[in-house]
Amino acid sequence: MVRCLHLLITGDRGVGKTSLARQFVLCHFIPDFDEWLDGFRKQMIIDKECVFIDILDDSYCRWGQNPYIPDVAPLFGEQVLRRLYIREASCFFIVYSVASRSSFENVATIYQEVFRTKDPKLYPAIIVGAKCDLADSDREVSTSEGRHLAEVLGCEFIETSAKEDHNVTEAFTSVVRLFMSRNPPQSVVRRSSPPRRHTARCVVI
Ligand SMILES: Nc1nc2c(ncn2[C@@H]2O[C@H](COP(=O)(O)OP(=O)(O)O)[C@@H](O)[C@H]2O)c(=O)[nH]1
Ligand SMILES: [Mg+2]
Repeated sequence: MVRCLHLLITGDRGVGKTSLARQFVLCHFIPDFDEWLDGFRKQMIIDKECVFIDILDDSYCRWGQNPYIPDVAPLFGEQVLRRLYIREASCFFIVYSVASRSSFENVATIYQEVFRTKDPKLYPAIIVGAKCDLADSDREVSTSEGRHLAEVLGCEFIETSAKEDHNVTEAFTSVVRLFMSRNPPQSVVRRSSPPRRHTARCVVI
């Protein structure tokens, strides 16, 4: 049996979301990439189970930034696209940059937006403090503040660096493992079965 699941990477613009996906899937870091890829997918073996992880990068919701659906974002707006992504996803990265206090302050709001329609007992989130390679002088958010917020929200917490490939695989593995433990294979419900909102987004192949 192979599981397929969608993982949404969300957070403020510029916090390093796409760089995390690129490092995880393509194993590289390009400081200022300018090409868009039509999605990221990676196969992993976690606890002897084979999983396909489809990464939804909410950078693609941004106005004018999605070359694949250029007319849709202006028509419906970023919020509508993001809601579609949230509905599709089974696991969530809520990312801030350790060098941006405002991105950290937005984490709780993003968390509420995600879990307004999702049950956090089924669908795990991890709070990711990105760019932890930056010097202390560039930091605006300490590790303990990040950990404390994650505790308050009831999430896992990790600091990562896509640039130095630090904790990137660990972050993805951790949230996917949580999803798998909360949704064992026998609990998988087919997508067409109601209630749709709480249907585990796994496909048994
Ligand atoms: N120092 C450092 N810079 C990073 C890291 N990840 C991303 N960046 C830089 O932050 C900027 C925004 O990254 P990007 O992945 O496009 O952010 P997104 O808008 O959240 O998708 C780019 O200039 C990246 O080179 C990291 O781990 N360390
Ligand atoms: Mg991006």
